[in-house]
Amino acid sequence: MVEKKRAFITGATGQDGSYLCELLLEKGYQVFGLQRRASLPNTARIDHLYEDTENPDFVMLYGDLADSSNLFRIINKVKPHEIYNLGAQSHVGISFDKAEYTANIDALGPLRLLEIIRNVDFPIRFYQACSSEMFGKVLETPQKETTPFNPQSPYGASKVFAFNVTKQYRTGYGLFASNGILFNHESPRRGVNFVTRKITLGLSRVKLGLQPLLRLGNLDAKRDWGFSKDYVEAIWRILQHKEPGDFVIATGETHTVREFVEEVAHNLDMSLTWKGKGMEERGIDTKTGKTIIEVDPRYFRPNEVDMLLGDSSKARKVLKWKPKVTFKKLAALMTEEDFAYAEREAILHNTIANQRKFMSYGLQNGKNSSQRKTRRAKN
Ligand code: NAP
Ligand code: G4F
Repeated sequence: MVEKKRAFITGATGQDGSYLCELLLEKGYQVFGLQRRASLPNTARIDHLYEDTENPDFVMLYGDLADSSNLFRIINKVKPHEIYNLGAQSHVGISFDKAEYTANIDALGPLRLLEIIRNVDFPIRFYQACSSEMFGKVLETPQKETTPFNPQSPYGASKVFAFNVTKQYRTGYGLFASNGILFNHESPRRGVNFVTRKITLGLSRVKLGLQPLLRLGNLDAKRDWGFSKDYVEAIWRILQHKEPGDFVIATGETHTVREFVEEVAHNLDMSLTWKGKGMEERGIDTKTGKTIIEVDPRYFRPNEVDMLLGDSSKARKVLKWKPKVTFKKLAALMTEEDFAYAEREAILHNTIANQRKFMSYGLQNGKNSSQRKTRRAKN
């Protein structure tokens, strides 16, 4: 019998990790995912992979990128053919508040893994999740593999460290260690405090009357937004290539945050106009005359990355990869899922409101609800 390929994925509970688990299971791998201990469940994105059947090819193991001995024990036991290091404190804004922690996980985490790979006596292919945030205040447009880095956050700086050590372990020790320089990629599984998901869920809630408005930061920031599922296909291809290297993965289109808001409003059949400038700018729903978008200084960052636009020609040529989902399609699919999610929230909200009304009616009449039902039945 042919031995199954074994993959170890850090960040398996995250957006990309969950899609990568699905992809590798479809491809016949045995998948081992790293899971952090949390006080509440953090496996919502992957629960479906073991809910239906006990899947012997999918195993989650407790651990943390801050804990070398734990990582060593897992790697030595699992003996993976491939390691995908997707685990990270991945929020750029939060990295300004949690700078040291971000560096520990995002910069030293990959170094810990590389040190283990260098010291075990079986070959492992290593993928490091790097980021277009490394280009920061861009020194060239579009950004490609040869564009110099100019990071603007503790997150960006940590990813530059990760990029450099991955490259050094490749050239210095001959490891099969590759960097993916991925531009922003989103999905319905995106964390709710990243701007795209905040907009798709927020505007859906506004539309259904669950919240009055949405507060955002810099509306002028431009990003090259793709679809996470397309990008994990690229990640897998990077490790299947005959030689290791560094690859930019991007759509080659850039849009402002404001344009993303407009696209989502359009999908929700809300007619939106902008009034005012800078911090005073507001998005108005022209049908109701109500303000539905406000600019809030809390969401601005000490340093901003104004514009990102990737050139993924190398990946398209060498890996035969190209994105399938466009900006419009991405906004549409995320809006559709979040509107459905908000509708479920609205049903729950109404049920609770009705229950409260029902209970307060009972209390006002000095009866509990079961007594009131009895009285009504008698009437
Ligand atoms: P994500 O949804 O935030 O997932 C991050 C994952 O890392 C989660 O599974 C998280 O666990 C885990 N993690 C956090 N701290 C950890 C620690 N100390 N030890 C072990 N695991 C830890 O991020 P994503 O969007 O899937 O991104 C995946 C990777 O690609 C990240 O490295 C990110 O920096 C990088 N990247 C993302 C993009 C993008 O646009 N999405 C672009 C470029 C690069 P919990 O579930 O327990 O929190
Ligand atoms: O959605 P974001 O938080 O993503 P950001 O900072 O570009 O980082 C993401 O992409 C990187 C790749 O380039 C990844 F490496 C990283 O892990 C992460 O996945 O913000 C996008 C833009 C920023 O310019 C931000 O200032 O949107 C702007 N923005 C405006 N209002 C906002 C908001 N961002 C957030 N999170 N929340 C807002 O209310």
